[in-house]
Amino acid sequence: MTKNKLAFVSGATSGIGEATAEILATNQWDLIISGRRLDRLNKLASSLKTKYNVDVRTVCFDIQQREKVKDSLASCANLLTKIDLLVNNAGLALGKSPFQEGLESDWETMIDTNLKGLIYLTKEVIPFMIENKSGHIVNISSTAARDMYLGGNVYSASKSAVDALTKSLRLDLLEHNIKVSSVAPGMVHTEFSEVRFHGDKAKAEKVYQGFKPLYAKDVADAVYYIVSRPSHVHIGDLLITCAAQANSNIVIKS
Ligand code: NDP
Ligand code: 8X3
Repeated sequence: MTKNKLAFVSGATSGIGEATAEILATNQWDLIISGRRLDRLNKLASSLKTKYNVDVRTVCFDIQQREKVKDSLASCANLLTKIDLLVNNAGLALGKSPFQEGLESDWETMIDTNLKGLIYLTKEVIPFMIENKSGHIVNISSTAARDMYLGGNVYSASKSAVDALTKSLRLDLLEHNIKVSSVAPGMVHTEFSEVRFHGDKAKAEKVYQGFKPLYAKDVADAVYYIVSRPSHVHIGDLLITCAAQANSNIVIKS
């Protein structure tokens, strides 16, 4: 039987989640990876197993659906008894209009995914960590939670709520020896903007033109740094931007 550590990474079909799964696998962590796109989950699982000889289980569900989250987690309950790490990464922005022009459906999806989905998943994983008297939860926040910017409104609010929950969980779970950390990235070149602009690739690409943004691997490296500290060390919060970005509003572009 493997003695590898085990991590659950949500939103592993793309971007930061995929890169986090990869760096964990590189370091001989076994994985449970989730997302809605089964083909991508299977492809990643197969590649990580082959390259790094680790165990990878896939669970395909929409994190907005409470019952689906519950059932999917129940389907791997045996595995979860060994869980060491939960990376709450699944999330998205939709739209960048001023609030008064925003779409209600976009708001609902952001809140249901970024906040409620994270709550649903965390609720299912925590009992196993409490039973083991150890564990680590890393929530992917955003600079959008630290400084507001035009059109950030509901996305910023959802990530600010993630920050509040991170701090709160840290208090509640302290007595169970469970670490709770947050990583707040600035602009990262992933599928994020394409999703945000409802599939408009040209508009998405413009976001990252004229400067060198972060890449998914940069954020994954930060996650790995946090989770690979000695057991007595806790990194509560890590803010990471590319060198050209000072905050949500200031980016030097050529
Ligand atoms: P991507 O769009 O590349 O990846 C998003 C991931 O989230 C995908 O794997 C997607 O999987 C998953 N996801 C989205 N909605 C759902 C859902 N309803 N159910 C299950 N999984 C879902 O973007 P990033 O990698 O950039 O984003 C990852 C996280 O990082 C997000 O929380 C984002 O807010 C945050 N972030 C991103 C920044 C950036 O500039 N890119 C900066 C700061 C934070 P699938 O579609 O298969 O379900
Ligand atoms: C993603 C970064 O600046 O697009 O969280 O909100 S930003």
